[in-house]
Amino acid sequence: MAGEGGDDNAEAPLRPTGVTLLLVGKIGNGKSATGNSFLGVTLSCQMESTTLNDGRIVKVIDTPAWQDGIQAALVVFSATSRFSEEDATAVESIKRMFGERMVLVFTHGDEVGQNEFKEMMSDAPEYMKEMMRLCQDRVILFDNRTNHSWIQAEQRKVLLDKVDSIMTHHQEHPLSEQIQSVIKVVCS
Ligand SMILES: Nc1nc2c(ncn2[C@@H]2O[C@H](COP(=O)(O)OP(=O)(O)OP(=O)(O)O)[C@@H](O)[C@H]2O)c(=O)[nH]1
Ligand SMILES: [Mg+2]
Repeated sequence: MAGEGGDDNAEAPLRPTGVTLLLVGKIGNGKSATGNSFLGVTLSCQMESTTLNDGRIVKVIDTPAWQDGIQAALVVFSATSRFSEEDATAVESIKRMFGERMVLVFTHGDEVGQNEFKEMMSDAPEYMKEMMRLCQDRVILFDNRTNHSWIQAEQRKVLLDKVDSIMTHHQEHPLSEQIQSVIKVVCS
Protein backbone atom coordinates (compact mmCIF):
# COMPACT_ATOMS: atom_id res chain seq x y z
CA MET A 1 0.00 0.00 0.00
CA ALA A 2 1.27 3.40 -0.92
CA GLY A 3 2.35 5.32 2.17
CA GLU A 4 2.27 2.19 4.36
CA GLY A 5 5.81 0.98 4.83
CA GLY A 6 6.69 2.21 1.33
CA ASP A 7 7.80 -1.20 0.10
CA ASP A 8 6.71 -0.24 -3.44
CA ASN A 9 10.22 1.05 -3.88
CA ALA A 10 11.98 -1.64 -1.89
CA GLU A 11 13.81 -2.82 -5.00
CA ALA A 12 14.65 0.67 -6.26
CA PRO A 13 18.41 1.11 -6.66
CA LEU A 14 20.10 3.53 -4.28
CA ARG A 15 22.27 4.74 -7.11
CA PRO A 16 21.64 8.45 -7.76
CA THR A 17 20.94 9.65 -11.27
CA GLY A 18 23.96 11.93 -11.42
CA VAL A 19 27.17 12.92 -9.78
CA THR A 20 28.77 16.33 -9.31
CA LEU A 21 32.53 16.43 -8.95
CA LEU A 22 34.90 19.24 -8.09
CA LEU A 23 38.36 19.38 -9.68
CA VAL A 24 40.98 20.91 -7.40
CA GLY A 25 44.74 21.15 -7.67
CA LYS A 26 47.70 23.42 -8.25
CA ILE A 27 47.94 25.50 -11.42
CA GLY A 28 48.97 23.44 -14.42
CA ASN A 29 48.66 20.03 -12.73
CA GLY A 30 46.18 18.88 -15.38
CA LYS A 31 42.73 19.62 -13.93
CA SER A 32 41.20 20.67 -17.24
CA ALA A 33 42.89 17.85 -19.15
CA THR A 34 41.63 15.31 -16.59
CA GLY A 35 38.10 16.70 -16.74
CA ASN A 36 38.25 16.55 -20.52
CA SER A 37 39.55 12.96 -20.54
CA PHE A 38 36.98 11.89 -18.02
CA LEU A 39 33.98 13.43 -19.72
CA GLY A 40 35.18 13.21 -23.29
CA VAL A 41 34.15 16.83 -23.81
CA THR A 42 36.03 20.09 -23.34
CA LEU A 43 35.33 21.77 -20.02
CA SER A 44 34.60 25.45 -20.09
CA CYS A 45 36.47 27.64 -17.61
CA GLN A 46 34.46 28.29 -14.49
CA MET A 47 36.56 31.19 -13.31
CA GLU A 48 36.55 34.86 -14.27
CA SER A 49 38.84 37.58 -13.00
CA THR A 50 38.99 41.34 -13.08
CA THR A 51 41.43 44.00 -11.93
CA LEU A 52 40.00 46.57 -9.52
CA ASN A 53 40.90 50.29 -9.69
CA ASP A 54 43.39 49.82 -6.84
CA GLY A 55 45.18 47.08 -8.77
CA ARG A 56 43.86 44.13 -6.81
CA ILE A 57 42.86 41.13 -8.86
CA VAL A 58 39.56 39.52 -7.93
CA LYS A 59 38.89 36.00 -9.15
CA VAL A 60 35.45 34.47 -8.97
CA ILE A 61 34.96 30.73 -9.21
CA ASP A 62 31.53 29.60 -10.23
CA THR A 63 30.72 26.37 -8.37
CA PRO A 64 27.78 24.00 -8.78
CA ALA A 65 24.60 24.97 -6.92
CA TRP A 66 24.44 23.74 -3.32
CA GLN A 67 21.35 21.70 -4.06
CA ASP A 68 23.26 19.75 -6.69
CA GLY A 69 25.32 18.32 -3.84
CA ILE A 70 28.99 17.89 -4.61
CA GLN A 71 29.71 14.21 -4.10
CA ALA A 72 33.47 14.14 -4.44
CA ALA A 73 36.61 16.06 -5.25
CA LEU A 74 39.18 14.94 -7.78
CA VAL A 75 42.43 16.27 -6.34
CA VAL A 76 44.82 16.58 -9.26
CA PHE A 77 48.59 16.28 -8.95
CA SER A 78 51.20 15.91 -11.66
CA ALA A 79 53.25 12.72 -11.33
CA THR A 80 56.19 14.63 -12.85
CA SER A 81 56.32 17.17 -9.99
CA ARG A 82 58.28 16.42 -6.85
CA PHE A 83 56.38 16.76 -3.59
CA SER A 84 57.31 20.01 -1.96
CA GLU A 85 56.95 21.27 1.59
CA GLU A 86 55.13 24.34 0.27
CA ASP A 87 52.41 22.01 -1.02
CA ALA A 88 51.94 20.59 2.47
CA THR A 89 49.87 23.57 3.66
CA ALA A 90 47.58 23.48 0.64
CA VAL A 91 47.18 19.72 0.98
CA GLU A 92 46.27 20.16 4.67
CA SER A 93 43.37 22.49 3.86
CA ILE A 94 42.18 20.29 1.00
CA LYS A 95 42.19 17.38 3.43
CA ARG A 96 40.19 19.35 6.00
CA MET A 97 37.66 20.40 3.41
CA PHE A 98 37.09 17.16 1.56
CA GLY A 99 37.93 14.53 4.16
CA GLU A 100 37.53 11.05 2.78
CA ARG A 101 35.57 12.22 -0.26
CA MET A 102 38.60 12.54 -2.49
CA VAL A 103 40.13 10.72 -5.41
CA LEU A 104 43.81 11.55 -5.91
CA VAL A 105 44.50 11.77 -9.62
CA PHE A 106 48.13 11.86 -10.74
CA THR A 107 48.43 13.05 -14.34
CA HIS A 108 51.32 12.45 -16.77
CA GLY A 109 50.96 8.68 -16.59
CA ASP A 110 52.46 8.62 -20.10
CA GLU A 111 55.73 10.03 -18.75
CA VAL A 112 55.81 8.23 -15.40
CA GLY A 113 55.18 4.47 -15.51
CA GLN A 114 53.38 2.44 -12.83
CA ASN A 115 56.63 1.22 -11.25
CA GLU A 116 58.16 4.65 -11.00
CA PHE A 117 54.85 5.95 -9.65
CA LYS A 118 54.75 3.27 -6.93
CA GLU A 119 58.28 4.15 -5.89
CA MET A 120 57.41 7.82 -5.84
CA MET A 121 54.41 7.16 -3.59
CA SER A 122 56.35 4.97 -1.20
CA ASP A 123 58.96 7.73 -0.86
CA ALA A 124 56.29 10.42 -0.48
CA PRO A 125 56.44 12.82 2.49
CA GLU A 126 54.23 12.14 5.49
CA TYR A 127 51.51 14.68 4.56
CA MET A 128 50.96 12.86 1.27
CA LYS A 129 51.00 9.42 2.89
CA GLU A 130 48.36 10.62 5.33
CA MET A 131 46.31 11.89 2.40
CA MET A 132 46.61 8.47 0.76
CA ARG A 133 45.52 6.71 3.93
CA LEU A 134 42.47 8.96 4.07
CA CYS A 135 41.61 8.12 0.47
CA GLN A 136 42.23 4.40 1.02
CA ASP A 137 42.89 3.03 -2.46
CA ARG A 138 41.42 5.95 -4.33
CA VAL A 139 44.71 6.99 -5.93
CA ILE A 140 45.14 6.71 -9.70
CA LEU A 141 47.70 7.43 -12.35
CA PHE A 142 46.13 9.10 -15.38
CA ASP A 143 47.36 9.62 -18.92
CA ASN A 144 45.65 12.57 -20.54
CA ARG A 145 47.75 12.34 -23.68
CA THR A 146 46.88 8.83 -24.81
CA ASN A 147 45.26 8.41 -28.21
CA HIS A 148 44.23 4.81 -27.51
CA SER A 149 40.50 4.70 -26.98
CA TRP A 150 40.75 1.49 -24.90
CA ILE A 151 43.16 3.19 -22.47
CA GLN A 152 40.87 6.21 -22.31
CA ALA A 153 37.87 3.96 -21.64
CA GLU A 154 39.73 1.89 -19.04
CA GLN A 155 41.02 4.83 -17.01
CA ARG A 156 37.63 6.52 -17.19
CA LYS A 157 36.11 3.34 -15.74
CA VAL A 158 38.71 3.12 -12.96
CA LEU A 159 38.07 6.75 -12.02
CA LEU A 160 34.30 6.27 -12.06
CA ASP A 161 34.65 3.18 -9.85
CA LYS A 162 36.57 5.25 -7.30
CA VAL A 163 33.89 7.94 -7.37
CA ASP A 164 31.22 5.25 -6.96
CA SER A 165 33.02 3.82 -3.95
CA ILE A 166 32.88 7.26 -2.30
CA MET A 167 29.16 7.47 -3.07
CA THR A 168 28.61 4.04 -1.53
CA HIS A 169 30.67 4.58 1.60
CA HIS A 170 29.91 8.23 2.35
CA GLN A 171 26.35 8.72 1.17
CA GLU A 172 25.22 10.32 4.37
CA HIS A 173 27.38 13.47 4.22
CA PRO A 174 27.19 15.37 0.95
CA LEU A 175 30.36 17.34 0.50
CA SER A 176 28.47 20.57 0.08
CA GLU A 177 27.32 20.38 3.73
CA GLN A 178 30.90 19.94 4.85
CA ILE A 179 32.05 22.89 2.77
CA GLN A 180 29.18 24.97 4.04
CA SER A 181 30.18 24.26 7.61
CA VAL A 182 33.78 25.20 6.81
CA ILE A 183 32.52 28.48 5.33
CA LYS A 184 30.38 29.06 8.46
CA VAL A 185 33.41 28.52 10.69
CA VAL A 186 35.52 30.90 8.63
CA CYS A 187 32.83 33.61 8.48
CA SER A 188 31.62 33.56 12.08
N1 LIG B 1 52.16 14.47 -21.05
C1 LIG B 1 51.07 14.80 -20.37
N2 LIG B 1 50.71 16.07 -20.28
C2 LIG B 1 49.59 16.38 -19.59
C3 LIG B 1 48.81 15.41 -18.93
N3 LIG B 1 47.78 16.04 -18.31
C4 LIG B 1 47.91 17.34 -18.57
N4 LIG B 1 48.99 17.57 -19.33
C5 LIG B 1 49.49 18.86 -19.83
O1 LIG B 1 49.78 19.71 -18.73
C6 LIG B 1 49.48 21.05 -19.06
C7 LIG B 1 48.53 21.64 -18.02
O2 LIG B 1 47.31 20.94 -18.10
P1 LIG B 1 45.92 21.66 -17.76
O3 LIG B 1 44.86 20.65 -17.86
O4 LIG B 1 45.78 22.91 -18.53
O5 LIG B 1 46.18 22.02 -16.23
P2 LIG B 1 45.22 22.82 -15.23
O6 LIG B 1 45.40 22.22 -13.89
O7 LIG B 1 43.83 22.86 -15.77
O8 LIG B 1 45.89 24.24 -15.28
P3 LIG B 1 45.23 25.65 -14.78
O9 LIG B 1 43.80 25.68 -15.27
O10 LIG B 1 46.11 26.67 -15.40
O11 LIG B 1 45.35 25.65 -13.29
C8 LIG B 1 48.89 21.04 -20.47
O12 LIG B 1 49.92 21.33 -21.38
C9 LIG B 1 48.42 19.61 -20.62
O13 LIG B 1 48.39 19.18 -21.96
C10 LIG B 1 49.23 14.03 -19.04
O14 LIG B 1 48.62 13.08 -18.51
N5 LIG B 1 50.36 13.80 -19.77
MG1 LIG C 1 42.55 24.47 -16.22
